[in-house]
Amino acid sequence: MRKVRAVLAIKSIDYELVNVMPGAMDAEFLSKSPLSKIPVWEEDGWTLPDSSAICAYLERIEPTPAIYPSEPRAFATALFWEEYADTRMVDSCTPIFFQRVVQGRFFKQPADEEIVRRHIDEVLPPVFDQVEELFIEGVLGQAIATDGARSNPEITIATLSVWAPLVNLDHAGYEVDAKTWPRLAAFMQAMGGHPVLKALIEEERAAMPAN
Ligand SMILES: N[C@@H](CCC(=O)N[C@@H](CS)C(=O)NCC(=O)O)C(=O)O
Repeated sequence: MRKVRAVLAIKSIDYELVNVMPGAMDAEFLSKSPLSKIPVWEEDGWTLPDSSAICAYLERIEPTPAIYPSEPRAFATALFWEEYADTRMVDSCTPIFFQRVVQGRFFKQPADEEIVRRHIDEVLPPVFDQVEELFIEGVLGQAIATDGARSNPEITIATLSVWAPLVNLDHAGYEVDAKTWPRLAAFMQAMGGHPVLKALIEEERAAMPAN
């Protein structure tokens, strides 16, 4: 969902956002989403579920700025990191966001801090290790600096996909530890400083109930 909104903003595509709560999908919405998930894109009576499918469609209808690399291996690698982020990263970040933000702030119920602790201490570290080594170092390389120089990650489907679930951690009050994962922390800082992404995060933050 955040990934799609980021692509729309980067490509300056106008849209109307209709919020659907994951727990409250009516029959009409479910008929448009065979996997019973948000987001769904709707245009002139045509519907398209799944954020990855939607982003690929948006690239075709608005090719600039391009967010998919054109070189075949870079393109395929970007698709892999989109998939990694949408599965492994989303699965390991969402429970923290759910407990602290959805339960704690939207539903005003106590967050299960044991679930949060287990994810922070046990689930996230091996995922962050892989992202740090294989994506940030292996794919982005010199674009991410940890020596005080300015990091400049390209905005692609891969960087947007990896950035998106980590924003949920930020909303939940968890910051990537720069001592343990210096490249990942620098990546998040650089992405968060991009004017379009910064505006999107600020809009999300403003729409959330206070702690
Ligand atoms: N791969 C799908 C996953 C989407 C997804 O997991 N959406 C969540 C909310 S972020 C959802 O709708 N969950 C409802 C449910 O699982 O019942 C995509 O990227 O569109």
